[in-house]
Amino acid sequence: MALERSLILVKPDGVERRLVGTIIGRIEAKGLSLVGLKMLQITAELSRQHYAEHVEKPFYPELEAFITSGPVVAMVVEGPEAISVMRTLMGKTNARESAPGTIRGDFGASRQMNLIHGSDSPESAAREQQIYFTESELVSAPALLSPVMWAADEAN
Ligand code: D4T
Repeated sequence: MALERSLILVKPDGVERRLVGTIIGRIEAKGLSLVGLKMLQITAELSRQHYAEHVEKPFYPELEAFITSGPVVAMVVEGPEAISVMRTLMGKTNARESAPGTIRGDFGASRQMNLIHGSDSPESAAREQQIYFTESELVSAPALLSPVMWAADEAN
């Protein structure tokens, strides 16, 4: 098991609905650490970079219109297996199908306006972190609480 970093966005619907604090609260309550945090407006160019794998898909124009429609909050969160832990915490892409208890399942009812983005693999996490953050904008969180949160071999 590995200590990982995942790139998370609270999407424009989450910001507009004043759910930023609630969503960050869930991430922190799970035990993940914030190591980077900023608010920004995604441009069309940034959207094409972020959603490079979707640019040619029929739903892309609407997706771009949505993701550029208002500010987002970008974060890098760290913890043991943070990438898959975040995907589980977020719930399925289509919020109507997301389980209760997940962020999308509790607060959303849309596939597009699904509140939150989280990296889906270590490769995506590395690529996406570089899109939103420089190395100097990410902190190294002190490991003070780690001994009471997980065993040493869970976060090598
Ligand atoms: P993101 O990347 O936003 O965390 O979403 P997922 O990783 O969970 O899902 P995805 O890459 O399949 O889709 C990216 C983004 O596009 C929206 N979307 C997706 C949409 O508007 N219409 C669609 O038909 C699909 C498949 C939702 C998330």
